[in-house]
Amino acid sequence: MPANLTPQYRKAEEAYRRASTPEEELECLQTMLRELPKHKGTDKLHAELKQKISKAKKEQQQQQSRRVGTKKGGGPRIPRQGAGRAVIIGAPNVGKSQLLRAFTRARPEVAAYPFTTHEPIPGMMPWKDVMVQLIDTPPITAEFLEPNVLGLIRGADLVLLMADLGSDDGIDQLQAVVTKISETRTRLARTSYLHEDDVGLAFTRTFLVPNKIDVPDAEERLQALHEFCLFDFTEYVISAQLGTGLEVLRDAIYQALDVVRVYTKQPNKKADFDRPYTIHRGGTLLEIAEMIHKDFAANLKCARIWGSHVHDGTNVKGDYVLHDQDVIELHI
Ligand SMILES: Nc1nc2c(ncn2[C@@H]2O[C@H](COP(=O)(O)OP(=O)(O)OP(=O)(O)O)[C@@H](O)[C@H]2O)c(=O)[nH]1
Ligand SMILES: [Mg+2]
Repeated sequence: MPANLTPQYRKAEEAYRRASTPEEELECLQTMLRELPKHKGTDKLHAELKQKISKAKKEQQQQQSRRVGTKKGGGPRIPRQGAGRAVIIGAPNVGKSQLLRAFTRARPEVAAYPFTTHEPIPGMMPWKDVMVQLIDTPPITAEFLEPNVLGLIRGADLVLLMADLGSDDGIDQLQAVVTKISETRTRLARTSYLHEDDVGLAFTRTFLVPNKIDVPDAEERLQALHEFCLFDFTEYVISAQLGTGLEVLRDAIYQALDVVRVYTKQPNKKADFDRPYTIHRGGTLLEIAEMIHKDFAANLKCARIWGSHVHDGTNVKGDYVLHDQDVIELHI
């Protein structure tokens, strides 16, 4: 592992992990190459990055030529919204669409037969005063895995891998999903990270969500799942239909995003508590100023903070690390 990678490199690397188009990939890779410190320890990474860049360029060209006169594949791109994104995946009929219905106002079709969902469907899940984006996806089997689902997994903050406790085939189907994904450059894992030496191999944090705990024999099937599947994902057992376990899962999804909520106020006015901004834990005042408006970040003189870690109205600078439910007043 090469030492002293710059924060800009790390940031581009993280963005690369989330990239869902060749254009985005290329841009991130180019930043990574630019930011890579040049010494003996980084020779291999340097070569790998160059290789990836030429591959991304080729893919981009191929995609552009495909686009001419043909329908764009994979359906429309879903913009990121809310505090973060969790993608619901699994075998056919496990209850993915039912889960999206239970958590959001989206109304995907739920049906007792497999392959009901054909394209990704987003919905917004409330958690206290913030929203989290959930995306329902078409099913995955040993033979069937839509490439755009892989892109969604890569770009997600969290994957909800569902298992069917309502069928004796549930375990085999779950195993098939995990195996199918493990054959790609996108992987499920206990935490999100990029492979240190193999640029492009990306791991996304995953929860295992066995569903239909309400049906007879579900407990026995869950035990069998524990015996046969040796995953180390954190597990949340639910009934999407009856609501069992859903509040615990809702909390866990939000907590997994690892963000803090920040409210804004204007001088001499009350704070706007309607809709907080959210930023990754450890994020600074300058970062949130950038999110609000580029001008704020560029011209920020100082800011005042009301929150649990400071006296009310304390003056702070751009490097102040925000805490959950801080109220900020930006001065430019
Ligand atoms: N008993 C029970 N049935 C459920 C539960 N969740 C979903 N179902 C049923 O399981 C079937 C499949 O549900 P869907 O939500 O359509 O499953 P899906 O994973 O979206 O299926 P595809 O879109 O085909 O991949 C439906 O008949 C649901 O009513 C649950 O918690 N308990
Ligand atoms: Mg569905």
